Amino acid sequence: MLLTAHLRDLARSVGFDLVGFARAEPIPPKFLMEWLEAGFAADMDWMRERADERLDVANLLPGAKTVISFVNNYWRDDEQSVDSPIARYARGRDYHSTLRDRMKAFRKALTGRFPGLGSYGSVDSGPLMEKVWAARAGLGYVGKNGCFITEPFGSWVLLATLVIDAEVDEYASGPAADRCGACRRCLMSCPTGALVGNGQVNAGACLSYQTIENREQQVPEAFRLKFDNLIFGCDICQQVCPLNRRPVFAEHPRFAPRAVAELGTLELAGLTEAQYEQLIPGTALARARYDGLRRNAVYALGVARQADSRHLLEKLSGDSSELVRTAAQWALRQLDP
Ligand code: B12
Ligand code: SF4
Ligand code: SF4
Repeated sequence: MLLTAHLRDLARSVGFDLVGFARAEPIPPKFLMEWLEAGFAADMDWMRERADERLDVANLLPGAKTVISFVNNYWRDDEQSVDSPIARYARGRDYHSTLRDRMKAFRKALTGRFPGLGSYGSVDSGPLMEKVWAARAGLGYVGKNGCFITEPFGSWVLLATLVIDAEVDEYASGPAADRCGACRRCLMSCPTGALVGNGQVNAGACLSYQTIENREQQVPEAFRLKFDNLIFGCDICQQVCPLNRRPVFAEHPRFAPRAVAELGTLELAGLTEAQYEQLIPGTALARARYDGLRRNAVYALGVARQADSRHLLEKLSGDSSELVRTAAQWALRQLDP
């Protein structure tokens, strides 16, 4: 049996802000199944494909006994990036590598002490329901905005999850109390109506999905029109949340905005391949790829109807990428309604 006091010290020493422990019991299927059946996963087929693993971590690690959930606060308000059209979580170094490195250090120390210990770890990409585990581990709860909300940092947090095949001496008793109450601010503020209540998000209607995951085709026009100084991810339903009113500055330099977060939509739409190679690898923005990022920035120029973007849009309407070309032709039409 592992001691949570020791594991907490270790988690803190490798850089995590919060850590909690949950029994590795199966997740009632209804949360995931209802969401999938409603079509809320849009084209994210990978959410469907490994549903059995998402619902039972014993399918990821035979003999799983405990799920350890880690939280990192990432909020910063650096002056040079304050107007960035990039969502906060993606302005610094790719959080996947930051949290993975921390979990790797945690695992290394743990297996050094308990050599036979089996474990499975993931940051975002593994078939795990990370918010459910963070809730079960007592670190907060899932708000109406679909985000995991903690007491000390609000929802400006990222999660990492580690399954182990040993028990710990103490488990959380369940999610923290729901603090949303009668508030509906996020639901009222979402520009696309993607929040359907009870913490469910219709991903197909969410600008985070449209700017990041839907990167190979044109975005439906109704959603494009909402790309208002927003080109990668969306923070609106977190920005308006009263539980995020007192954010805590994330000191660690890995969360500091990189040079790309100083650029506006005009500069991002006009990125050359060489600039892309210099600025984007090592950040989460790489997921949208060169043409996807430029397509998004071009939409945002169309929405802003800035006269000074005409020259660039004309140039991009002859771009070698069909994705960017078509987006630029649409954006030019917004300039001349
Ligand atoms: C798919 C996905 C998306 C999709 C769908 C969003 C969603 N809310 O499901 C899209 C692309 C839209 C998206 C967007 C974002 N994402 Co995302 N995403 C994921 C991913 C890969 C899976 C989430 C999932 O399983 N959804 C399916 C539904 C059915 O499950 P659920 O989200 O857990 O919600 C249900 C359960 O939690 C259940 N529930 C609630 N409480 C409890 C308690 C118990 C005990 C139980 C059993 C169940 C339960 O009720 C909820 C509704 O049914 C996770 C990483 C991961 N592997 O978990 C990251 C993750 C959720 N995303 C993250 C982030 C940062 C974002 C964005 C903020 C990025 C941005 N700025 O643009 C936005 C936020 C949009 C929003 N309002 O939710 C973070 C979460 C940060 C946080 N504080 O919540 C995660 C955890 C990645 C990480 N490792 O840090 N994301
Ligand atoms: S991230 Fe943006 S589009 Fe998605 S639910 Fe929140 S406010 Fe709506
Ligand atoms: S805005 Fe209001 S309803 Fe939405 S998550 Fe925050 S507290 Fe809950």
